[in-house]
Amino acid sequence: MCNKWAALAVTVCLLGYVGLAWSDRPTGDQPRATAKEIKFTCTQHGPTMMTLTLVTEAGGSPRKVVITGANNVQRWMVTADGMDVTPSDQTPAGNATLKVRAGDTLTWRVTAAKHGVTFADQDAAEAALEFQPGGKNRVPRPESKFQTFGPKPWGTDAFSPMDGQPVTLAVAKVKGADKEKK
Ligand SMILES: [Cu+2]
Repeated sequence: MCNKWAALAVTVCLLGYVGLAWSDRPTGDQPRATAKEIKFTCTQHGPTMMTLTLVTEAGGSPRKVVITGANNVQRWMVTADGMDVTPSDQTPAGNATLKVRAGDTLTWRVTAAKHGVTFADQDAAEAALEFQPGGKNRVPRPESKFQTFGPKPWGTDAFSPMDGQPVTLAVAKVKGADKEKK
């Protein structure tokens, strides 16, 4: 009888140990812990449409990424060095992500209709992005539709092109998270 209980106790211990080891295992190709996620949407059409999450990754040469609000009010049109990299499903349920690199310059602009850019969390955005001159004012967004979008909604008003000329909403450089760590 004693032996049975001892064997059971050993088995339980072993199972517990295996379980711990399993939960501690490296998470393979998950983004590194240093990667910052920056969620943004359109001040006019979000957050049910035109919502994207930037995932910053170190490595690769910096590119010019242009994020354009145009006639399609469901999605931002995105190019990287002129190549179309538009994420297809930009409704919140799609959890669309856009991979950007440290050193990339991101430009949000409007070429048609009326759009603005609103970040879900001002602190996260400013931590990961170095905003450059040339955009529109970013202010806290008190609209009720943004109250559940993020902890600190922050962004521009919505704008239409002026005399057919694109309007620049914001320009930001992706910080090099890994390089800046000392
Ligand atoms: Cu829009």
